[in-house]
Amino acid sequence: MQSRLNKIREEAKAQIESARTQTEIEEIRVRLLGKKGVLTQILRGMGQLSPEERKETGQMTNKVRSEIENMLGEKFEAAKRAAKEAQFKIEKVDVTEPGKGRSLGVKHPLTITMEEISKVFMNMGFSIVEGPEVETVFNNFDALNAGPNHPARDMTDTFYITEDVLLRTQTSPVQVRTLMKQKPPIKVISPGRCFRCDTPDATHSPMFHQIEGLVVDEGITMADLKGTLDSFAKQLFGPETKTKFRPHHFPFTEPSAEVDVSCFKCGGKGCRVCKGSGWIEILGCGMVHPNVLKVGGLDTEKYTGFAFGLGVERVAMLKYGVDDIRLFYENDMRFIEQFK
Ligand code: 2NM
Repeated sequence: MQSRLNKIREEAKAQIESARTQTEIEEIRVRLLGKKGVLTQILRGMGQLSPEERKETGQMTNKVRSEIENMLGEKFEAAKRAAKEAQFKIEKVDVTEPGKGRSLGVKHPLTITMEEISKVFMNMGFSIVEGPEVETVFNNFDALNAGPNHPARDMTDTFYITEDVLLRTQTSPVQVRTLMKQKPPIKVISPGRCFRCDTPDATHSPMFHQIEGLVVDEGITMADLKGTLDSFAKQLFGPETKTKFRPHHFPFTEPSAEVDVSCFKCGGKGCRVCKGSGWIEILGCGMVHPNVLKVGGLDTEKYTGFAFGLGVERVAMLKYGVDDIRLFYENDMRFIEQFK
């Protein structure tokens, strides 16, 4: 019996040693110590033995049983540790590793410029209005006193979608919409995208941005126009800035003017930015033509107004010293990040 038990123990030892996983060890345990296991068989068969033999066999069997249990237990714990270590290797997280930096986005220089200009006008009591980029020919030309033969209507200057629908060439159709649905006093600016059929070069882009303004009420005069735009120029380019109003022509205003500001770089002495003249052309403006006011159903004897428009790209190029308009649309982060 002793040698049989020794053999069982040695075989168990070999099996347990070669086992690798917790599952394998559990299988061995069931096979050796379970209800159908050899040791259980031996204990069950003890009924036929004499009391002395039974005692001796029982003690020897239980001793082998507990030896096997110990071996199983140790091996099980070792396998458990090994499994855990393997798991840790796969899921390794180095909590001391420095975090990966996430760079924040930056505002586009055109957005910065547009917000800066809008803020100046909002502080003077203007509201912001927006409208569609796809417009009617009526809102973009007819309502703005650009007659049927006006050169701006030309197919070669304007992106037509149908005979009556186009991509707006300026944001003034937004002012037209405002005139048609709002009663004076009106005091609005309309920032937004515009489209013209231009071949791109350093100063032209078929898509660009404008901010236009419209003020309509009883008793609005050219003095209001000059005061507002002079104040705007001083807030945008500095308090030393001077303005100069030169006669011009637009179909939607009469009289019309272009506004130059004294060069913010050289103060008027003449430099590269102002091309030696000391002045920089910055916007167009005028007293709203009665034909435009009539589109809004207004009594032109009672109401007058002024309007203006400026190119956002032009202002941004001057302010930041950008010499090619196309840089704004390339989305090269090395360019865009410089204006933080
Ligand atoms: C400009 C220059 C002068 C203008 C006129 C209007 C409207 F709708 F009220 F008639 N909006 N914007 C205007 C006037 C725009 O851009 C250079």
